[in-house]
Amino acid sequence: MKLTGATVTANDAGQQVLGFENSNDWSGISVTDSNHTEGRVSAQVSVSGWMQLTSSHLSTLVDSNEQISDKAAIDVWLPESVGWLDLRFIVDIPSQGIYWRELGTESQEALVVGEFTSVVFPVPDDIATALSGSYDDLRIVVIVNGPSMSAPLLLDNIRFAKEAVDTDGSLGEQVRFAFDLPQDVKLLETVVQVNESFKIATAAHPQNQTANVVTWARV
Ligand SMILES: [Ca+2]
Repeated sequence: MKLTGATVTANDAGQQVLGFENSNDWSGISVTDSNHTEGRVSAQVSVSGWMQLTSSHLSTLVDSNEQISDKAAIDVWLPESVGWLDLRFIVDIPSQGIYWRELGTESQEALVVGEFTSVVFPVPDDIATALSGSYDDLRIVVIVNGPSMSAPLLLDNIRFAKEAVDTDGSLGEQVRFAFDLPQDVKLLETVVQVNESFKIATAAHPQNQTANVVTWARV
């Protein structure tokens, strides 16, 4: 399972938390690492048994015309081969009636030693609805349960898949994908060949200096 297409870009404060940019935003984390997949740093976790990492409170992650869809992801760097490891992703939003809901558990088999691996968890409908609501008490809990290792395990870039809210049916059937363009090539200068007629339903949203995310609607 992969998380592709549009993902939530939280408000600045939320993005700092989801991106592990400041260890003060997480209980259980005290050191950051310059190795990262988002922002400037990742979080170091010196694993020794059951490690519970809890975020500070987050407010609503999506704009009013968007909603969280069916996947969440976190990037994990495993420093060495281990015989066992549990990685759990938990969502807690009391104001939305969501209490300590575990999205799933993954093992070391989902990880590649010595590089960041994106670990994807399914988001059930009721949690996606709650995450798309209005709140200021969201906490994300990541559990890393494993043996002591010779170097810290790293965490970075929690994100949620999102989709536009089709309030009037105008969006039609959505097909989402992302592609990279060289900085000197304009989107209007590109051609995407498909088997059916497509049009661009929304503008390109630069996510960084070299990538665009485009939503296409089948016509
Ligand atoms: Ca980061």
